[in-house]
This record gives sequence, structure tokens and C-alpha cells, in this order.
Amino acid sequence: MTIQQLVTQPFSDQRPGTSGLRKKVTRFQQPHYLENFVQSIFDSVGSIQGKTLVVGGDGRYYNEQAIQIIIRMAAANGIGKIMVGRAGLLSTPAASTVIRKYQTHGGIILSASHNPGGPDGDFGIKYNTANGGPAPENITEAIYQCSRKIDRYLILDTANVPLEQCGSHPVGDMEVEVIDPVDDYAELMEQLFDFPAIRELLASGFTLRFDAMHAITGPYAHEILENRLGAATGTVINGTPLPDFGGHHPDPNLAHARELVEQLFSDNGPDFGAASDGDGDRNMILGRNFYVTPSDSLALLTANAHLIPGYREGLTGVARSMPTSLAVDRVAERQGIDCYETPTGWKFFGNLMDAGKVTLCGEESFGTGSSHIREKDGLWAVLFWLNILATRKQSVTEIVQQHWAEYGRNFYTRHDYEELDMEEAQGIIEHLERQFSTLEGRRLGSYGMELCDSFSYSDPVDGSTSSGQGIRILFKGGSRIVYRLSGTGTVGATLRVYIESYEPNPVRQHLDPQQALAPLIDIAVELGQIDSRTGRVNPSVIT
Ligand code: G16
Repeated sequence: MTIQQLVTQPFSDQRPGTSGLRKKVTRFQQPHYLENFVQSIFDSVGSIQGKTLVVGGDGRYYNEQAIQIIIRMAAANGIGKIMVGRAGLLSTPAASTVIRKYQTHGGIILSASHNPGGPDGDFGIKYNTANGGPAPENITEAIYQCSRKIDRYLILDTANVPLEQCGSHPVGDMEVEVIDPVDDYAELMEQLFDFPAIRELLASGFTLRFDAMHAITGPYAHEILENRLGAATGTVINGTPLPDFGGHHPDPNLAHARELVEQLFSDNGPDFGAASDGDGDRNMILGRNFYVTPSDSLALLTANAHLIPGYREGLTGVARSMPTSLAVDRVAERQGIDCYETPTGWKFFGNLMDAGKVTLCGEESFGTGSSHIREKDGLWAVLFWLNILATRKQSVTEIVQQHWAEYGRNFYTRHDYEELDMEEAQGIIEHLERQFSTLEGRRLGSYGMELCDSFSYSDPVDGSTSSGQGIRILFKGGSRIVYRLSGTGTVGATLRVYIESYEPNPVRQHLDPQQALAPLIDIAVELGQIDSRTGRVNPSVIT
């Protein structure tokens, strides 16, 4: 067993995006590509000699090979111990749980989240710090700067670790502990939620379907929903993680979780449906014939948190990403707690949670979470909803409609234009910025303009500033159009357009969002000159 120092050259495309480095599997398989990035992590995250790191991934194609490489590099770099999930599996929320519980130096998570997998699909890698959350921008930038100068990496010449066997395995001077990927996470969920009440709900004839989308949450959902909570066998569908997610996008939305949506919208469908994504941090919530938007879900969890054992003490504050609807702001205002608006990316919530400023946070991109960990958490959101349903003894539809009647409804939609030419997409953003001075104070259709800007965030905890985080067009009365370019795609550019209006009148709250928002959607297309600049008549995906 010898430590090899291998000569390498930098790759120019290793700047982490919204959530780590995401590229095609084939890119990661190029000689030295993964190794360069891993060495750049080891060289940028403080002294790692003798420290413990958590490693795990969502089981997608290349997961296990990548983990074996990381283990050999960790041993060569003097790391003391690696904790890794059995078979290399750890959902993103479980990895965050393990980092926090065992107080490790940090962790490396392998996932491209909801992006497709398989040999021609996507792969990803990100570093999480000791608080269990995604590394903040100063660290991801340091990793990137290392990757631009790297000329060598260290790796141990040794055999693969048997990742199927739980227990301790020596690798050179380092210990690899293979752990059960579900145990610590399931135990945390039992501490937060009223499992007896949920068990009683499920025993009462209430029916539920959970779609794991052939991704990582299968084993977690089987253990928690079926084994511990007594849901009927068969509650969890697509529950075996597959390296290519069965050829599907493991993206829990109306477009990709079609099987689940059809079941919930059929005659005699289940009472409650939910899905999670590739790495288990996203969630979609459905009632019978009813879809709950992620923004509404965040608002509802905030309004009902006092019903949940883990949050009975009250919330210190809430946070949402800028494009997420303003529904939660209204709940926070009524509760007299702060509501923070951050850029897109879970990493921006970490400081607020560490400083005790927020308890719950969420995003329009199907992410909701709390300070129990430092990642968004798909199954946690499902259990939160089940706990509310068990306590309130009403249907999902009744609970949401009652919420709208009380707080007003924020109609909301996101239109994505995928695989655009990067310059074209950038051109739309620049075109919008050029219009700022002429737009302010104007009327567009029946909407009076209040403010337009390029969103910039100043972190209230460490004072760091992140600018260029999306174009905001704000109208009087709470309507908004937001434009930004995705930071998670792997092909070309994705333009996201977020459109929202506020409807306080219950008589008009039943409308279909596309119908209610139609005038604003037209304004959004026109202002951005989207069709003429891209040649696209319709968005690729509407959620
Ligand atoms: C990641 C981030 C989220 C973000 C989402 C979409 O989620 O953690 O904060 O909202 O990407 O980002 P974008 O709009 O830039 O594509 P995930 O689930 O992909 O890790």
C-alpha cells in the first residue's frame, strides 16, 4: 500500500454552481477530473489531518466508483476516518444528520439531485461543512481557485473497501466505518414528530402513497412509513434505488412524478401523496385531486408548526429564497416573527439557522426544511404534513383552502426554458437590466410597477454580499415576476421565470394558476423578449 502523488493539470470548468459541481457522468469519468476536484476540496477546507468525514451519495451511476476513489484519496491525505453509508448510500438529509450527530469535520455528498442518472446522465459532488450544510460561497470559491491551479493529487494504491458490510475497515492508517444509512435519520424523525398519532391516522383507514422515484428515499420510506408507522405494504412505490432511476427524471413535480399524480387524481385515489427526488431532499405534496405548491406548503408548515412536538416551543423566524412566493411572509407577519429573503441555494440558510434566527425555511423548487439539519429534507416534510393531518383530522384540500381564506392565496407558477444558448439567455437578463430606469413607476396592463432590480443579498450574520441573484419586477399589491438563470443544469442555460399574484378574495381563489396568472405571464414573456430572443413559443416545463 503506497501513497502515490500523481501529476495532473487543471480543468477550467470546476466552479461549483447552486449546489456543488454538477456535470455529465462522462465528464466526471475523464481521467483526473473527479480526483482534481476532490483534492481541491481537501486542500481548501482547513486542516483535515486525523479528522472524520462523512461520504455518501444517492446511488446514481458512478456513485460507488467515485466513493472508492474518495476513500483512497482521503487515506492518502491523512484523514483519520471516513463514515460511509452501506453500499455508498446516504440521502442528502441523512448525510447532514450524520455530520451533525457525530460532529465530523464535514462531508462529501455525491448527487446531481433531481437530474437524470445513468451512463449518459448527470453526476455531482459537493462539500458540506461541520454544521451539516452545504459549504458557503467563500469555501466553494476557494475550492474552485484550487482547482484552477492544481498540479498533483494524492491517492493510496489499495483495494476497494467492501461497502456492503457495515462495520470498521482499515484503509492504510485510516478507518472506514460503513454505517446503516437509515438508522440515525429515522431516529431523528421519531424525536421530531408524533409517531403514535401518525400511526393512529394510518390505522384508521387513511391511505397514502409515497413515490421514491427509484431513488435514494426508497429504503428510508420503507423503514419509516411502512415499518415504523405501519403504513400498508405497497405504500412506497418505486422504492428500490436504481443507478439510472429507471430511466426517469427523479424530480418530484407534476411533470415527472406522473404515476403518483395519476393515482391521486383518479377516482378512489389515496388521501395523501408525496414524492421525493434523487437525493431525498426535495418533496412534492398532494391531496386527493389536489396539488400543494411548495411555496404554499412552506406557509402551511409555518402556520401549523405549533401542532408538531419538535416545534411546539415556537419558531424563531423563517426564511425563503427570493423567487419563492410571498405566502410565508404573511404567516410570519401575523406570528410576529422575522422572515428572511435569501438567494436561491440552500447554502444561504445555514448561517441564519446557526445563528438561531430561523427555524423553518423553504424554496419554490420543492425544498422545505428546518434547523433539525442543514439541508432541505423530503421525508421530513412528508412527516410534518402527516402529523398535521393526524392532528387536525381534515383533508389536505380543506387545510389549504382554509389557509387561503385566512391569509389570501398567492397564485404562483414557474416557467422554465431549458437548454438555451448561454449567450441568448444571458442576453435576456441584460436586456431586462437595461430597462430598469424606464420601467419604474410605469403601468403594464393593469399592474402598476413598484420596483425593479437585480437582487443582491447581504448575509445578516457574516456580512458577506451575493449580487446578481435574479431580476425582480415587483408590482403594487404583491404581484411579481422574477427571472434568473439556473445554477444546476448541465446543458446550455435554463431560464427560470417565476410569476406570482396575490388574491385575497376567497371567491376568486379557486382559479387555475395558469389562468389567474395569464396576463402576468404575457407581460413576463414580452418584457424579456423571450420568444424573439430564443425562438421558443412555450416553456419546456411549467410547475
Ligand atoms: C438545489 C439547491 C436549491 C435550489 C435548486 C434549484 O437543489 O440546493 O437551493 O433551489 O437547486 O436551483 P437552480 O434554480 O439554480 O437550478 P437540489 O435539490 O438540486 O440540490
